[in-house]
Amino acid sequence: METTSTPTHCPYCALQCGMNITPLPRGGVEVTERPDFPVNRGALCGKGRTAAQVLSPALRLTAPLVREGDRLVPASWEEALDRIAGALSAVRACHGADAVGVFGGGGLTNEKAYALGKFARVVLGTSQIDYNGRFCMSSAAAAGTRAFGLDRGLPFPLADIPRTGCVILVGSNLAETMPPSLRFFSELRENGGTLIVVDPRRTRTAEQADLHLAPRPGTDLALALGLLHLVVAEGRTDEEFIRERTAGWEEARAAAMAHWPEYVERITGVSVPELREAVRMFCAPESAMVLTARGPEQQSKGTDTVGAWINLCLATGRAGRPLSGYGCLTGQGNGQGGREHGQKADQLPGYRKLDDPAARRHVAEVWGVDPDALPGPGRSAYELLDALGTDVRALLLMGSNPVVSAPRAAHVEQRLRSLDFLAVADVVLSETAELADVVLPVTQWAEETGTTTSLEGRVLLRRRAVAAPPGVRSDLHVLHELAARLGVEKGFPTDPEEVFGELRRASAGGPADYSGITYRRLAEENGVFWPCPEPPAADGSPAGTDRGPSADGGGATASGTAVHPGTPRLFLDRFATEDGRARFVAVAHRAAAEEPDAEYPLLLTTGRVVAQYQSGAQTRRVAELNAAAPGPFVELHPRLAARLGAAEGDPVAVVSRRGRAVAPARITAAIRPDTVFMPFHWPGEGRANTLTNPALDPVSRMPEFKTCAVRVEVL
Ligand SMILES: Nc1nc2c(c(=O)[nH]1)N[C@H]1C(S)=C(S)[C@@H](COP(=O)(O)OP(=O)(O)OC[C@H]3O[C@@H](n4cnc5c(=O)[nH]c(N)nc54)[C@H](O)[C@@H]3O)O[C@H]1N2
Ligand SMILES: Nc1nc2c(c(=O)[nH]1)N[C@H]1C(S)=C(S)[C@@H](COP(=O)(O)OP(=O)(O)OC[C@H]3O[C@@H](n4cnc5c(=O)[nH]c(N)nc54)[C@H](O)[C@@H]3O)O[C@H]1N2
Ligand code: SF4
Ligand SMILES: [Mo]
Repeated sequence: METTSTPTHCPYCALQCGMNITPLPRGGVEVTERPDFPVNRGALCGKGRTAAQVLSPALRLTAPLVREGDRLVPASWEEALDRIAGALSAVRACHGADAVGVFGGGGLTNEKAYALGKFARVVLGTSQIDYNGRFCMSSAAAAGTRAFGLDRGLPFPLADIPRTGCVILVGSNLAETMPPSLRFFSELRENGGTLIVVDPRRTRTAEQADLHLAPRPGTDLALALGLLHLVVAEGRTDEEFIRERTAGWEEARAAAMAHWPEYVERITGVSVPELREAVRMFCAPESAMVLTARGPEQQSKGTDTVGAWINLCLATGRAGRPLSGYGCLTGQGNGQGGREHGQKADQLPGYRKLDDPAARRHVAEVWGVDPDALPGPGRSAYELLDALGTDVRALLLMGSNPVVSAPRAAHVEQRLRSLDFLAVADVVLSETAELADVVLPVTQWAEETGTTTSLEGRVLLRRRAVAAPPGVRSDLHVLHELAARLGVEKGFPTDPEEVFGELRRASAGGPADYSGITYRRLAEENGVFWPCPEPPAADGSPAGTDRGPSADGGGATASGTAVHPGTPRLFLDRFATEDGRARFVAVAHRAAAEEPDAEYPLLLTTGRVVAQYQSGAQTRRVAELNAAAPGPFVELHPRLAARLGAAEGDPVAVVSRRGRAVAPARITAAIRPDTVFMPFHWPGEGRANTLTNPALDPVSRMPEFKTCAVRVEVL
């Protein structure tokens, strides 16, 4: 089929780097530079450069598999789909609709995430749906919604970063997790701006910083409160901004004043002079930003922690103004869009709330169902996984590999094994797919069209560039076929543009309004920032209704009205709360769910390396990436290693209350002596998530991936 090159986007992280895909005459494809996409301007990391290798039939699933005893054997699509539909119906008949669960992923396109959420609510009638984004940016999303009335990861484009005065990067290692974005921060420093990095490790990102603060893991809340205390004490608040554009300052101020710098130094290990220097750097220029990533967010107090960093922005007038603000660096390819269109337990498309009667009416009308028939909010991701085999007896999983990536993974693995029935749709035989009763092989990014929403809130078009191998079908096809087998013949089209047309209508009027976005516009404009409502038609018909899935996009809608330009920058005039004011939150330091003691005297924190992606299901299959990052390791400070008697490369066991993981020691002065670090990309005996603590944040239900108590034993 296609022989020319097609502009598209990387399948992996939320930067969604632009790339060109060219099929080669003798088979296979080539990834080449696409300089016209402003976020990466042609640059790609090693994962993006090698992503197309996973398209090869040799590395992936090409036929459905069904379980025969303890083996998975190839089967026809008919048989595989019949088995799934039969099992889901049987479980539902026996145990009720909520006995069937659905687990999605932030890597799924908007169309897939939308269809999956609709499938759960309309076809299965279950409330038991959630997704891996809960493990990702849910704390920042909750805090952003609480403070600003709206959660969009970055309220400004990345291109604003070089022009601000100072950026505090809290718990982001973007030199490894989003390498092409590092350029924006180097340009910031070339322009005279400053960079502060907050990370318990001296990462490649921290090495770029003017100031590196290395707090004890799990103490970012205290750190932010200490900085706010100093801002007040040094008279650096912006009283006019606080008066005109915020609410709740008095309570938040009082809470911060209880966090004296010396007290904060004792909790965090960051010295008072360092705190003072950070405040000076943040407050001196006209504009500044705070960006958080998983470090401060993946904590059992992640929502309050992000809230405290937002307080710092609000108190200094560094929000809702040009070149200033708080942002969250969302992680997965469609981490942003994946949380907006209804695969989250409590949400409906357009970032609507499932428990809001008006939202239910709107979406039910688009779906052609009775609002009262829509189930209510379900459980969060870990709670859902924890309930498998008890009241949730069958699971349909699409786009996640929780055997490797969920907290307390040995327990989650055992819960998955205890299910009556597990169906997994994946591109490869992941560790979770290995446990399934039926595995469906699906098409990949370059073989299908769909939209993603990047960490900037920019909706992008990923285009089909190559033909899929025979035997694989799209996730949309899977949902269409299963719906039909479960008695719903209409409403699950397989054409992504048709699904997007319905998503536009379902999102119209919601916080994440996509109704003015068309595939045509996305192709022509290099993406469109939401919200992008469709202006009301001249004939008075409301936005987003019945003007077809691809209403004319090149400058005007079908009815002749001007198009909405999209919204690159949010909150400049008002915040998205009812009264337009941002909300301070009064928060106080609290301990992690698990603090070190005599038996488990160290802190474990976890994260990523540049050459592997997430559970590694895709990247562990690429030779070049495996050569760069062949397996797990345990980072130990030289003083700790000496005390333990561990030498570089020695196998060490890391033991927590959940279990034990073994990996070679990597000795480095870049980590605090009271902390050890493991990347989480591998299964088996080096699986970091065997150790992690599923203690949940009370608001976001985020597990505490970033800190738990461990001991280290040299083997
Ligand atoms: N190479 C690669 N890139 C990726 C991914 C990948 O798997 N591999 N995944 C993508 C996804 S989904 C995501 S969410 C992003 C994540 O991107 P990041 O958030 O940058 O990644 P992490 O390595 O999880 O965590 C960042 C840093 O937090 C630090 N940290 C640990 N504990 C704490 C703490 O208590 N406080 C603070 N302040 N910092 C702490 C760690 O030392 C680490 O350097 O990356 C995306 N990009
Ligand atoms: N200890 C620790 N654990 C963590 C984290 C941490 O920092 N520390 N980070 C957490 C975070 S931020 C995240 S985002 C999660 C991610 O962890 P996971 O949810 O496991 O994410 P992936 O490994 O990306 O899994 C995606 C799976 O879906 C498949 N897939 C890819 N595209 C498609 C598609 O279009 N359709 C279908 N059906 N399948 C597809 C892939 O092959 C892969 O098997 O891990 C979390 N776990
Ligand atoms: S930085 Fe992210 S989007 Fe860009 S090439 Fe690497 S993995 Fe892909
Ligand atoms: Mo993530």
